[in-house]
Amino acid sequence: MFVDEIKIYARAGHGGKGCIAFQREKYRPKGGPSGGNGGRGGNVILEADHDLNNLIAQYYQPRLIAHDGQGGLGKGMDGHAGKDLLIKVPCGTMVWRLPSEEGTIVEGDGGSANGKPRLIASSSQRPMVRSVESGQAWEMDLARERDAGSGTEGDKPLGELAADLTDNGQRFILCQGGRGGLGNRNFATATHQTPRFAQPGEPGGEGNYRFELRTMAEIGLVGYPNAGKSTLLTAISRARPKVAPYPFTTLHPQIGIVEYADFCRLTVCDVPGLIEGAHRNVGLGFKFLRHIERCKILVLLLDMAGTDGRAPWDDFKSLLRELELYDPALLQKPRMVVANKIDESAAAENLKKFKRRVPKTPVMPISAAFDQGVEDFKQAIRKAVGEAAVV
Ligand SMILES: Nc1nc2c(ncn2[C@@H]2O[C@H](COP(=O)(O)OP(=O)(O)OP(=O)(O)O)[C@@H](O)[C@H]2O)c(=O)[nH]1
Ligand SMILES: [Mg+2]
Repeated sequence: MFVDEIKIYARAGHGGKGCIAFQREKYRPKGGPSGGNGGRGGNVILEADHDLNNLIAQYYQPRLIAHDGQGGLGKGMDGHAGKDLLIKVPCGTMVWRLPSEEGTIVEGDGGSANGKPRLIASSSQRPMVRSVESGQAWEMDLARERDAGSGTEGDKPLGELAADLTDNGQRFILCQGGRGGLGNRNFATATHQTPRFAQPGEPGGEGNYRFELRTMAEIGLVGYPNAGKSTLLTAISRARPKVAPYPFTTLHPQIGIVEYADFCRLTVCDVPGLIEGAHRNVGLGFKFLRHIERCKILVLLLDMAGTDGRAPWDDFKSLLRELELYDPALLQKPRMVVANKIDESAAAENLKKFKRRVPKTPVMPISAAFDQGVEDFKQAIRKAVGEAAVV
């Protein structure tokens, strides 16, 4: 199963509570307060990993909950910090923070209004303090990412962009663990030497998030079903996507790495077939186009043999239209038009017609299955990526 979008709930560990204790030794009957501090709660941390290619792990584990900190102990002993929860996600994962349900504030580390944890007397019941303050340190991490913008899907808000994990090993603290409460030994003063209170631990940050995978590849192959996208990917890389003479053979994105003699490498993404009406969810829809959003170059692959009575120039126009309907920014990317199946008898005639009907668009004829023009194609995408990097 391929999962490229998932909603999850995450909660960091709560801080351990501070301890109220007094030192008692044989010759020190009044040794003073000795309650240790609580340990901090574990963070929920995301790490990008280039060995993963989808979010299936989060599909099976949609609740990410880190360990709580241990409470403080007597004799001045501090509690252990809670263990961080490290979650690996594929490179290209975008994290969107969803608005909390029923208008409740779900994040915050439980401090009092002045930013300091509230003290609670030892004899009283200790409710967990839930703050509505949001000026916490971890939010600074979010703020950096937030500037990248926010997304919408139709009228439905998708939340705020919290992080975009693009590089292998890149980490992001999704939820910050709560601070541990201070033990009573911290509150002894000259005039108040037996404090019988300590701080409770602070609650860990929590929230609902949407993880969305937008594959990281330099080149995106777009085309009608059966145009030969997967055949082309097979011809230029070691990827082995399924190739078959029926539409929608490819159901989810496939990445291949093109290697050159001088050890240069390019990543190519083959996505499912796009057809007219994809924006109305015809075929596989067009949501999978999210995987080519980050590509530097788009390759529009046309079946120049016109299999099944299709006309390549109509295919070309409807591909452009569907791309525009998905996101007009896709049309701003540099693109190459490639005519596949040039080995077939009808292809030469169709290519002439195509050039007549779409005169301003340069088109590159290849045959992915019979290895004609494939080497030129490899060099052309390399050149195009180089030029796109300069711009
Ligand atoms: N004659 C000829 N047939 C080709 C060529 N390239 C691909 N084919 C055939 O076209 C059919 C479809 O190829 P695929 O690579 O699966 O096409 P696709 O674009 O990935 O199709 P979807 O995954 O369904 O979107 C297969 O039967 C291929 O053998 C070519 O250059 N020449
Ligand atoms: Mg395919």
